[in-house]
Amino acid sequence: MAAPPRVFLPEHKIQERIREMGEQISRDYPHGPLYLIAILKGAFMFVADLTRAISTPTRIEFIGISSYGRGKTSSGEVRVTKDLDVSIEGHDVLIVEDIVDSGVTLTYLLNVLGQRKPKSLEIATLLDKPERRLRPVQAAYVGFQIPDEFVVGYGLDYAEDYRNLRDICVLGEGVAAV
Ligand code: PRP
Ligand code: 7HP
Repeated sequence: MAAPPRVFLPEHKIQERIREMGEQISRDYPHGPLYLIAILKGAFMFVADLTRAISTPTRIEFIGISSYGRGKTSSGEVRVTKDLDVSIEGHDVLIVEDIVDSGVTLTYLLNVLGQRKPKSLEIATLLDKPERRLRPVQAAYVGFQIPDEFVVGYGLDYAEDYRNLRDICVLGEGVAAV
């Protein structure tokens, strides 16, 4: 593993923002169940904290989507690695994502889930990198807008490393872009 990452968003700021997001989502969805669909693997930590910040009854489901492989840029080829175990027809659904970058992943997923007739379908993302957008995706709930830096930690990886960091960090020098 290369040089230690530099802290970009410390744990306490992440947690404070998630509490705010949870309060807003609870106000917007006063009646449950609200289906939180977390995208594996990056969103596993965010969904764990977000669901505890929401007072409306939630159900947690996971879907596996991958488009980055081991690099820092999207391969552009999105694939489902694990589908939902339940029907979302007639339910309020919030896709829970760690980061929106090119928008390729969410454009694909909105299309896939939209065909399953949910009552409503929105996105909650912890991070948004609007500068890198290739597809016009708009999340209803955004934790932080960030510049075009490759970040890791709090679920986000670089080639599967760093997911367990409590803070969100920028990789140090010496990590070559792939
Ligand atoms: C990352 C991240 C998002 C997606 C965003 O997933 O977790 O799901 O990329 O990128 P996009 O907006 O450019 O499509 P990745 O494919 O790296 O899988 P992972 O969550 O398992 O790390
Ligand atoms: C995907 C991704 N994964 C980790 N860190 C980032 O900055 C990323 N952008 N898109």
